[in-house]
Amino acid sequence: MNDYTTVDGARVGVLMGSASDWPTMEKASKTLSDLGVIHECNVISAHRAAKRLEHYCQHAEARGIQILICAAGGAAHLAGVAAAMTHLPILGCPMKAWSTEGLDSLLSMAQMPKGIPVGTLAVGSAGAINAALLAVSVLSLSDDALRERYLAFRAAQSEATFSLPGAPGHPSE
Ligand code: RP5
Repeated sequence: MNDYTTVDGARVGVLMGSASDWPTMEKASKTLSDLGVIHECNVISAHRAAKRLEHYCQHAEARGIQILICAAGGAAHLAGVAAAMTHLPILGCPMKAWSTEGLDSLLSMAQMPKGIPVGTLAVGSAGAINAALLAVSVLSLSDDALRERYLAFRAAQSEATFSLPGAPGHPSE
């Protein structure tokens, strides 16, 4: 039943419906790692492994997980089902699956009926990275060291925005 991978000290659980989601969700994992957030990643499909998902969601908080990032494509119900099974915040990442460029996934997550929220991000890599950053932002509210790292990331990103190497009047590096 609990055939999934746990990581000691993990505060964020990244779930995806299929290993085919990993090339995208790896970017969420890397973002969390870069900012020093211990996390764990698992493939737990809502429809192929419903009992496992239920077990994961019911035990996540007791293991120290504070936020779940759920990625799925197509009729992407993983985030919504997870949200039904735990009160932890759920960030939904719509995947580009096999049709409609991910619009089906986006609507599946964003159009949750009232009462069980899923915070839905953009389709694909941008959403995956932003889900990780949003998780960092929330965890930063009660973690001063993480807050400092997040602020440093934001500052570095702002600096980079103004750099245009090779363009007229800009330094080459
Ligand atoms: C969803 O269906 C997964 O999240 C994935 O995005 C999509 C396709 O899954 P596979 O058929 O590649 O396993 O369940």
